[in-house]
Formats: sequence, structure tokens, C-alpha cells
Amino acid sequence: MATPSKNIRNIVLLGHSGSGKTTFIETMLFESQALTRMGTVEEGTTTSDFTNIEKEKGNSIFSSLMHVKWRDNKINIIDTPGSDDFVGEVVSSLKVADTAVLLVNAKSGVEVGTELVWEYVEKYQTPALFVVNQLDHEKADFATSLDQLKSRFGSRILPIQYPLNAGTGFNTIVDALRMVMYVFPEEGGKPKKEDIPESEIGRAQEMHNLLVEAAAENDEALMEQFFEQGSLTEEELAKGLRIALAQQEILPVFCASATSNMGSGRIMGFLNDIAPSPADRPPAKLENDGELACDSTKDTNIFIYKTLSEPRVGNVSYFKVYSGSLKAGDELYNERTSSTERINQIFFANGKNRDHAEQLSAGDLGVCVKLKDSHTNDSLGPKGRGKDIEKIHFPEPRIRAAVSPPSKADMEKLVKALHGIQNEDPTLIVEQSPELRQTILHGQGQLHLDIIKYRLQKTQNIEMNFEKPRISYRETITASANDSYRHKKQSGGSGQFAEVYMRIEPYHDGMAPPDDLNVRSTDEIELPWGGKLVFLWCIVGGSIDTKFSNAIKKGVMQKMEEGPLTGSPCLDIRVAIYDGKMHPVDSNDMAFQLAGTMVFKIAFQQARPQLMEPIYDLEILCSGEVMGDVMGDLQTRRAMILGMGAEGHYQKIKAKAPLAELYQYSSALRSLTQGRAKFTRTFNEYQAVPAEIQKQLVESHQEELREA
Ligand SMILES: Nc1nc2c(ncn2[C@@H]2O[C@H](COP(=O)(O)OP(=O)(O)OP(=O)(O)O)[C@@H](O)[C@H]2O)c(=O)[nH]1
Ligand SMILES: [Mg+2]
Repeated sequence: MATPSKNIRNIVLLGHSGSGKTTFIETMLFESQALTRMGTVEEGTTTSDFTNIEKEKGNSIFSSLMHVKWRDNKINIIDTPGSDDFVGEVVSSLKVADTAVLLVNAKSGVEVGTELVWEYVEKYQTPALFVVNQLDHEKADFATSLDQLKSRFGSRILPIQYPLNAGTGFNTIVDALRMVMYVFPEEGGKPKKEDIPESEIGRAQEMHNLLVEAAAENDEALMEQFFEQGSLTEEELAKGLRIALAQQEILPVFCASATSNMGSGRIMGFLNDIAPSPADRPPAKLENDGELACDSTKDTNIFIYKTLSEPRVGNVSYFKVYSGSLKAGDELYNERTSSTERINQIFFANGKNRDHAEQLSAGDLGVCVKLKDSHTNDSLGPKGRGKDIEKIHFPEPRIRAAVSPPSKADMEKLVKALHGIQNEDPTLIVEQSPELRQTILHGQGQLHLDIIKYRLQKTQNIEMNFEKPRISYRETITASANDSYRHKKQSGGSGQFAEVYMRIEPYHDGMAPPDDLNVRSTDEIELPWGGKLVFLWCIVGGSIDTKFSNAIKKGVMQKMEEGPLTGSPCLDIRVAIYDGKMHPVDSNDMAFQLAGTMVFKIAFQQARPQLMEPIYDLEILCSGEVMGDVMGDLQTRRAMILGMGAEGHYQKIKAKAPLAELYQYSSALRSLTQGRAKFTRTFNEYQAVPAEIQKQLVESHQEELREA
């Protein structure tokens, strides 16, 4: 029988890499008897990190789905990678989760990874709680971790527990919600419940009172009850906390040690009792407005949040049932591809293991295989439903690299394989750039791209090399110039003749027409690569017939597309054709097109040409102690610092830098800061390249032309 919506909990584990998410999930599986033996990350035996590459690297790379039965409920658990190279997995998992469990490492407190995932938790407004893990570590410091949580996340931080003996030998947690003390056996697992000792009663009671107040705050009836009685019953307390958690008004804090298997049972109990079911969450948003409530009695709508291809199986689709109930054999319609998909089999997953399910209620997470042509971000539902579930917005790429196969003949195969990965991983963008004459991968970080290379090699036997990507420069002019060109050819039969006089000027919006020329027509062309070409036809007295105007314009455009300096596109230029000559027999479109190209090329060179380069906005989040190094490094990258400020106990630096200086920035930043910094970048504008660099670039282009 399908688990009813109200008995489902969808949990995502988030946190800095190495905080212990994958290990903690192992304890959840073990404690709920989904496992008979706990695996470890070191041995590559965890349920969650089941792919070869994760086993080899000892880190999560893909999100993975597990589930356990805990008391009344089915808890679906999604593990996510902590490295920001795989942030796409965090974003897609948060899309379908109803509660976020954020792990914090007790020996390092709030880390950059904590900050980063928080941004997405806020965006999705997901109810969240914290677990301070690794309390068994000799350097565990619960008080500092809690202080950091409070200073970063404010008064919403609400400790439920505290450890009595953090560090080596850790085995005791005081629980201020239940007002008991948990003492764990050496091998972990189920703790003994003991009375809180006299010496701790004061502190525990104080914490308990804060919990009661937080619970009462969100419900008038509870508030009254609290004022009248001075306390709440356990049930009332649970009710108040349920409301507060669902509304993200509290961020409860728990204690754990994953490797000693301590704490996960109590946390699952809390998720069971207090965390919202999918039916308690606000209705799902639809694309461009509209909502869909989690209701099993309505039409069936599912949403694919993740696709992973598995050897021998093909595409495995992970989905959430947003409404209705899904039965094996159901046929659902994909509006994007205008085709029907038959869901032959449905599965529950525990990492790589899958069990057959007959039916899923609204809100549940499941897996199916062998869909014909449906991918991540697709909705499947009744035909003619009009709107799909709102898509996941994946973060913009942060780094780029050019790729090529060892032999040119394998290019097609490589690009096809990369497109296959792009279908699974929307944070990868594969671009075949005719302008740069390169295949460019845009990704989240060097690790992200390295893993793609590794996957192609291992699973498909396809090799690829990384190369420095070219930069898409632009060319423009900074002065005006007049010039002319005569094209004349007399060989054999009919000759060719065209003469064109051109004025070339830098163009800017709102520019006045030339006062010394008689403008007959104006053509403003928005260029596909940005910027404009304004083409003025100023011929008086018929020195060139108007019918040749298009041919001249075409000639100009041809050179604009492959500029005179470095072969890069030109922009923001006004040309005026003000005189010329034609021949009654030898003039034709071809001749004028050629003359147009040539006159543009020579006039351009007279008009103080300027190479422009793409400039990116950078936002770097780093811990205070590495800030000096980050700033120093930026200085070597021709960056302009725009500002800096504290964000929690991290520093945010805003800067602008040329793309040409950001090659492999993600790896550079990582090694510069030992992973204590993260960055994002977005294109801002084109700016003039410094004269010295322009000279080098022009020379190396000339060199390339000579070699070609
Ligand atoms: N001492 C101690 N070590 C722990 C604990 N939890 C995890 N570890 C260790 O920390 C390391 C990282 O654990 P993982 O479970 O892989 O951490 P993660 O958060 O899944 O890391 P990513 O997948 O990279 O995001 C492993 O070596 C674990 O054995 C803990 O409670 N105490
Ligand atoms: Mg992990």
C-alpha cells in the first residue's frame, strides 16, 4: 500500500564537504534497520556513495536517494555532495525536499559550505534544522559551533540538545525538549534514558523554557495556555514547534556523532513528530504562475528532479509525485516533447538498490527507468494540463575550458557524449563556438570538469584534453576617419568596378546625424554578438546607384563579423557612404560588396581601433584569515575591487575582472585558501583591453594568419 502523504517526510542533508552527511545517513539506515551493517566512507561501502568514482574519491559527487521506515512514517533521505562544484545536486534536491538537515562539523563550526547551501535553503524557504556532528572528535567544540550558528543565523537558532562530554569518549547528550539525558553504549545505537543530573538541571530547564516560548509564540491558543499555566503539555509543545519549524521561524540544533552512531535515532524521532509532511507544505508553484496542492485524489503530476545514467540500465529518473497517486503502468504526458511516457515500473531507492513499489501517494519520492525522452526538469502529467511544475533554476557556470579529443576524427563522438552528460547535469553547458573555433565546457569548478573527463574515460572509453579557452574579444574604434577604395579588375571578358567613400565613427546611443552630409537613409542593425552597426546612405547626385547600397552593407557586415584586428566581431560603429563611382557595364553587387569590405577595413585601421574584452563581476566569499591572500591574488589578475564586507563571520569581496585573467580561477582559489573560499561570476560588460596587451593579441593573430 502506498504511504499516505501525511506519513511522508522528505529530508535533504546539506553541509560543507566532510561534515559527515554520508556517514550520518548510514547511521539513520542502520538505526531504522534498513541496514544490518554500517558502511564507511573510507572503505567505500556506504549506501549513498555507491558509484565507483565516489568510492575512489571518498566524497559524494551525486545526490542519492534513500528511505527508512521510522515509527509512523516513511522518511525519504537525500544525501548531497558538500563541494560547491556539485551545487547543482543541492539545488535539485532542495527542490523536492520538505525539510533540510544541515550538518555542521563540531571541530570547524560554520564553514563556507554551510553559508553557501544556506543561500539555497533561504531561496526555497525550506524548514531547516542543524546537527552539530563529530562531537566525538578530540577537537570538537560545541559551544563555539553554537555561537557561530547564533551569530550567523540569529535568534532563530534554538538548541534542543547539548553534549555533556564532547571530545574523545563522547557518549552523553542532554535533551531539553524531552528533559532527559541520553547515555550511549560504546558501540552507539540506542541510548539509555537517564535523569538529568542535578548539576545540569538549571541549564536544561533554561533551554526548555526557550523551547516552550518559541512553541507558544506562533499560536494564540498556545500563548494563552502558556500564560495561564506557565507551561505546555508535550502535545502542545509539539504542535507549537511544528508550526514554528514549518514557517522557518526556528532552526533547532541537535547533537550527533556519525562515526560512533550516536544521535540519529532521536533526530529521526523529531523528524517523525515535528517536521512537515509534503501535504503540510505550501502548494507547489507552477511555471509562470499557478499552484498545485499535494493531494493524492487529484490528477497525477510528477516532476523529474534528477537523471543519472547507469551502466546496463540506461537513464534512471528520480521524481517527486506532486499530486495524484502514481501506479506502475500509468501513462503520463510530457508537454515539452509532446509524447506519452509509460511508467512501467516504480521503485523505492536505497542508494543503488531499488525495490519495486506498486503505488506512490502525492508527496512521495520515487525512481523509474527507461523513460523514452524525459529529462531533469520535465513534468509528466495529464495531457492538456497547460502548466508544468516550476523548473529548477540551476546556478550559472563559473569556469570554462576548451576540450578536444586526442584525434580530430573523434570530435563528433566526444560532443555526443558530452551532450549526454549535459542532459543529466544541467550545471554543465557544452558550447560549440564558431567564433572561438573551440568546443567549450562551462561548469561549476575544475573538479566538476575533471569528474566529467574521468566519467567519459571510465564509462565510455572516450578521452578528452583540456585546453585554454579563447576569449571572445570585440573590436571597435575610438576616432573617426574618412577613406575610399576602388575595386577594379579587367581580366578577360567583363571587368569589375566599384569605388566607395566611407566615413567611419564610433557609435553611441543618441548620436546626432552628421551635419555635413546629406543622409538619405539610416539602417540601425542590432548585431547578434552585441552592440550596433549604423549604416548611413549619403549619396547625392547618383554617384552610386541606391541598388548597390545593400551590397556595400553586406561587405561591411562581413568584415564586422571578422574584425580587422584579431578576427573578432566589431561593434558600435557608424559608417556613412558619401561618395563613389560606378561603371555602366562593369559595376555589380559583387564588386560593391568587395569594395565595402575593403574600405571598411582600411578606414577602421585609421580610426584608432580598440580591442574590447569581456569583464566579469566576481563575488568571493572567504574566511577572514585568507582574505589578504585572495585580495593579493586579485591584484595580479587586473581586477578592480568594488567593495568588501562581513557576511556572518565570513567576508564577501566584490570585484570586477577580465575573463582572460580568470582561467582556472576555481582551482587557484581553492589552493590559495585551502578550500575556505567560494566564488560566483557573471558577465558584466566589454571594456577596452590595455594597449600593451592589445599589441600582443594583434601580433599573435597576425602570426596565426601567416601560419594558416
Ligand atoms: N570523528 C568523526 N569523524 C566523522 C564523523 N562523521 C564523519 N566523519 C568522517 O569525516 C569524513 C567525511 O565524512 P562523510 O560522511 O564522507 O562527509 P560528507 O559530509 O558526506 O562529505 P561530502 O560527501 O564530501 O560532502 C569521513 O572520513 C568520516 O569518517 C563523526 O561523527 N566523527
Ligand atoms: Mg557525502
